[in-house]
Amino acid sequence: DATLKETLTVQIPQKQEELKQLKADHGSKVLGEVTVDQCIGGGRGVRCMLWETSLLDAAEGIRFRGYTIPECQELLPTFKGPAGDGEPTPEAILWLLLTGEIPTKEQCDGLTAELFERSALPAHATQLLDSLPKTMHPMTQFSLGLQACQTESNFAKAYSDGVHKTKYWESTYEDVLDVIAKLAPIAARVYRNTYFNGEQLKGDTSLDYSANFCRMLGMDSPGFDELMRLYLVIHSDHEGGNASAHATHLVGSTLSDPYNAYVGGLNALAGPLHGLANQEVLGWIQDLKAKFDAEGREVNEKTITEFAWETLNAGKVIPGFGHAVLRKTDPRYTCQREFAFKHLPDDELFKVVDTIYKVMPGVLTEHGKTANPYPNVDSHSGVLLWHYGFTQYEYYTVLFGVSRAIGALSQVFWDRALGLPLERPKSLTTGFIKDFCEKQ
Ligand code: FAM
Repeated sequence: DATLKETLTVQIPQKQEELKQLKADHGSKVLGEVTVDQCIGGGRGVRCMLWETSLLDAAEGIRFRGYTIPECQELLPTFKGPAGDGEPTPEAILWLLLTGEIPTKEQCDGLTAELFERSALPAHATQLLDSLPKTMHPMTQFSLGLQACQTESNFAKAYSDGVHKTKYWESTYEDVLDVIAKLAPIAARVYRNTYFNGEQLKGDTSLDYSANFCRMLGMDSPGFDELMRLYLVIHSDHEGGNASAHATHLVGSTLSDPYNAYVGGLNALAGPLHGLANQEVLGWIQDLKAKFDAEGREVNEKTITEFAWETLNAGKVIPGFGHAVLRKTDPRYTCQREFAFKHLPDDELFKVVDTIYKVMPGVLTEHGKTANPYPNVDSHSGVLLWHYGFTQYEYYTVLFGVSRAIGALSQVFWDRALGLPLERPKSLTTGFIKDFCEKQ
């Protein structure tokens, strides 16, 4: 079987030709228009970015290289561990996102070994991580850890050595795999420093990327390994316009290397309207339980509805609900719900989440603002982690950050392989828009 690099080497000239042909045949066709509302409203729905690794449909949800989540679960290689033949591995989704092809089990195993070889952190990065205050948010620590590793960038070195632009992809490839490999030990170190007095644990490289990561975190159960595989796969990519992917793409477009580019992505992910929502959801549920436990009242449809209105009336959002593009229940939510039915059907918090799912669309519809009253990915992930005793929810977004690199950096690889330009959309002032519209 071909290795990942061999597969990509064959694909690059074909893809370059395809893009050249697309521009020649259709370069001046119109893909859409931009209204004043869209310009003021954060560019929702404006079609202005090339993104190969995944595509989002408002009703159906995400497809990774054309495959839905259930199709990926059926087709992608899994890790055959003690829990049986369960969820696909992140190595498999990385291969799929980079190449568009379903890898064999042997190809995935080769990629696992390659990632382990690339995972060492420079001493100055571990020293920096160990010196950070435990009170610093884990996402800030995570981002700083990756930033410190930028000294290892092959792309930055190749560029300063004067590499020809047709060869950018080679050092980008090295950086993309290196960053993904290093994120797991950086994330584990942040976790152990913040919650376990800096006591570090070794991984187990006889396992896959996920299980090795779990061992470094201090988690040692086949059930949690399976959850981590599901988690790292489904959070990997959500087309290009979401803030973390877009930030990575934007920073990378300046020929900033993949380390710097993904630090940009992580910092976008750290916002509560984006990746931090998974932490917020757990916080919201804990606040809700604390309130009703203290009052000696049951958590049920009625009390959850009351609590939701309190949140909305306080001018806050319900975390884990709504989406900028989706208009139905997120399939990333649905597959986590199925995981819960399979592995933890009687879990108390899962039942709370499921009751929230029953009432919240009605509450948000009555509230009347949200374009999409249904749950997104973040609404479910925390409760699954919590079930296995992984309860430090301020840390949850770091796991999202380990995963999102897989998609965002696969696209960065293609950005460089296809020679995509600096991103630079046009901005306008209010005055300009007013004058322009009044003249029409
Ligand atoms: N609770 C209360 N109000 C909400 C809401 C929610 N969950 N979702 C949207 N709205 C409000 C929104 O704040 C806006 O109000 P204003 O007109 O007062 O500004 C109005 O409804 C229209 O917003 P929209 O068009 O439906 O959504 P946007 O495209 O502007 O924003 C989200 C999308 C995701 C930022 C928004 O739905 C939200 O804040 N959700 C809660 C936070 C969350 O779960 N984020 C995670 C999203 C996720 F999938 C991810 O990135 N990981």
